[in-house]
Amino acid sequence: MVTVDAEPGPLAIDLATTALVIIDMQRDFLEPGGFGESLGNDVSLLAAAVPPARALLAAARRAGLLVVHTREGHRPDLSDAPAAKIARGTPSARIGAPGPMGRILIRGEPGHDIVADLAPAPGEPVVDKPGKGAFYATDLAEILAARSVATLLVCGVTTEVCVHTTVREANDRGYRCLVVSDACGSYIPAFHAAGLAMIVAQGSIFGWVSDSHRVVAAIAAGRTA
Ligand code: C5J
Repeated sequence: MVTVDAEPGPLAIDLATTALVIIDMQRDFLEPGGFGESLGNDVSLLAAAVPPARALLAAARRAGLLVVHTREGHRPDLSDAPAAKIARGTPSARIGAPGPMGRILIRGEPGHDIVADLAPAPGEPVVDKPGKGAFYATDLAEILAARSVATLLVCGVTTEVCVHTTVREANDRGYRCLVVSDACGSYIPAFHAAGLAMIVAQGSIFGWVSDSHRVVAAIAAGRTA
């Protein structure tokens, strides 16, 4: 067991039953010309989350944690994309429309890839999800159950959308979630802050929040203990 310094209070975790879940660190969200920009966002705001996520990923790999990567996206025929979701974008840059990184938010296109700095290593599960939450219409629950995972370290983009939805889903499924604040990012800084505050409010209603320095230190302590 290791204890992570966190808000609203310290969290004891067993590294043997802890997984790192990295949410949607895809070119479509972090780079110009993808889905994030098509919705009118300044995608450069997400870049700050990459180095902390990279440090967390390296620490998790060194400690032998299960690492799961997720990607939001849809089948090329859009059969898994609700019409209501597609209709919300700018018509010329909607899901499935051609863009500089290929068709927007479509599996197999360059924009759907995870950014190079956080590329999955061989053997690390990559969960392709059509929704905001990583449990909806995926086999994430089965992947975690196979390793008896009880605690999730969660980071990625965006804080208040796919990270938050996944943490809410996980919380309802009985996982303890620790969100790594600086390894998350949002196009709307106030929503990043509010999203993190909502997680720890009311006595950890959805989980705990810490930062990459404290979590990496705790993982390293557990690895050498
Ligand atoms: C969004 C996500 N923001 N990965 N997706 O549409 O948070």
